[in-house]
Amino acid sequence: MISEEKMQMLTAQMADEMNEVQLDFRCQMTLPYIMNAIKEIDRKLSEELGYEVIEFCKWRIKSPESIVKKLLRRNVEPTFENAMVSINDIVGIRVVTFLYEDIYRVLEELKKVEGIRIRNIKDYVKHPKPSGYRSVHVIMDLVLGESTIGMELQIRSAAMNYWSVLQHMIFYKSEKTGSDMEAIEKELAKCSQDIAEIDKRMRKMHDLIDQM
Ligand code: 0O2
Repeated sequence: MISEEKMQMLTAQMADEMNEVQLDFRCQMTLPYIMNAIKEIDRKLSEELGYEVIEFCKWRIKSPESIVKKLLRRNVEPTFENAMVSINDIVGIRVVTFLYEDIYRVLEELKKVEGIRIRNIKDYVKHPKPSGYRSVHVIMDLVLGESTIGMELQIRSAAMNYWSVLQHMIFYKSEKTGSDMEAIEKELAKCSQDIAEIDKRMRKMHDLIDQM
């Protein structure tokens, strides 16, 4: 267990290292490109399909404290250099679609965007995590001229997002243990299955109405 003082020191060091590489500035310069590309994908798919495809898209830079904690959880020395190697989501983008199949439509369009080099795709929609977490993670580099920036883009449906945000708030990263926590964990995983089922039912009704 690390003292609060040590944690503060490590966080301050991480913040300094992030300032040195001007991560914030580089994101401000490059991420509007991705946000525009996603807007364009939304416009194209919405026109083709006749309904609004993307509910929202946002990005964030992981806080120095969260980076330090993640590295410590993985038993890795908390330096920014190590973070760049072992953490994919220092820069994270989240795209939320209304309907779950549109996750894959967005993914296919994303592959066509100039400057995006996909390194890996982790499909936690087809293969959910034991927690019940569902999302497609696209681990990629954005190459714009001389500048390359690594990031993780998460694509999920609005229903998956609802579960994920709530589960993050009430359980994820909680250090509490015991049988009550195990019961909550099971119940959350069950909720995720129920929500996935509702996602499918809503989609079916959407298709039925569409064909009328
Ligand atoms: P925060 O606070 O959201 O930033 P990756 O290699 O990154 O594609 P992997 O190997 O599963 O995927 O990595 P990791 O670090 O476990 O998960 C990456 C991110 O996915 C997490 O970042 C979360 O945003 C999200 N995530 C993964 N598992 C869960 C889960 O069980 N519940 C929820 N709500 N989100 C999850 P951080 O840094 O852990 O958290």
